Amino acid sequence: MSRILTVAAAQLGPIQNAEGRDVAVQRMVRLMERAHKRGVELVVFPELALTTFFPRHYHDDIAVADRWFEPAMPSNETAPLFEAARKYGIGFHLGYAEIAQEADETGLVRKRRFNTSVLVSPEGDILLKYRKVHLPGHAAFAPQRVVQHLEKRYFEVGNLGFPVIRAPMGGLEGINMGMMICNDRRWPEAWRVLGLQSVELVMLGYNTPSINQEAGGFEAHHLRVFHSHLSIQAGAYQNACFAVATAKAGIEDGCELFGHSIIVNPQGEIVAMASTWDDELITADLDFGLCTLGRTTIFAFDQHRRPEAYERITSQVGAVDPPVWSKNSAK
Ligand code: ING
Repeated sequence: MSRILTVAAAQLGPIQNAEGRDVAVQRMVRLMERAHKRGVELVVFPELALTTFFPRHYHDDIAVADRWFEPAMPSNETAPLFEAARKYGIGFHLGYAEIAQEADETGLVRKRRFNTSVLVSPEGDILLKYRKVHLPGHAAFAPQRVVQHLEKRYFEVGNLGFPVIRAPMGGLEGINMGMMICNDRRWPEAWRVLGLQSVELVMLGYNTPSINQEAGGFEAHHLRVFHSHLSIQAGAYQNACFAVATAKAGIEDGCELFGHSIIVNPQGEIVAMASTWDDELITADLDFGLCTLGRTTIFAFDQHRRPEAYERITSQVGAVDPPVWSKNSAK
């Protein structure tokens, strides 16, 4: 009996600095309505989908940036998404900036800020929450940069790990679903932690500039999309899972983000891709039986992985220099 889920990547075009959440939420509800007409059962929205990509703006007083965050989910502003989910019987993934009042590792309860995503059932239950682990960019104002990328200033490193949950979705009684966010897709460790929990569907949103804003060297423009797709296709193939990767795209306050949202199968093939850099819905039927081949042969982790050889992966943070060969090196 095949297990098939019809999904959509609901790509968003730009959200300008001055545009409120209501504009974004209305656009997302329209995409859910279109998804419903196509028989879609799960919609994946981008990272930080409710506002402009505000980490490009420096605020001396970090509290000034609180206006970009959600102190609750759902909230009055996001309630229409939950209502649409119930109305259309569609689950959804949403990326947003989260403010939480919770204890830190010292036990101190304080205001904490995360780059967060949630997976919501058609009934409005939050099935899974994830907080972005790999925060790119920098924490202090970087004068040499064309555009700032201050995720390390506005967010703490995610403290929920990379969780996977088996939950009902669409007509299926259980699917193993996990999430990551944007820069996480470039780190194979993130994919493998999900793969080691038998993930079948990875959902991720991203906001990625279309040109390199580091003054660190030349990078041909076409490589931006290539590297994004390469990371997602490799992650899906090497963990025998599906991936739905959804962009926020277009020109936000003069800064261009690329689109090219994709849906990828466990063979690493792109089965659907957005062709605009605006609001666009791409859909696919995911047959989770396609995960079986990889996880019972090439990537049968229990038969082939050798953790005793991987110690560096968790014991080291940065790379170290290798030993230097010399003629009289010990053989
Ligand atoms: N954005 C970018 C991303 O990882 C980036 C940052 C762009 C890093 C290009 C490296 C190269 O897609 C976010 N929001 O993580």
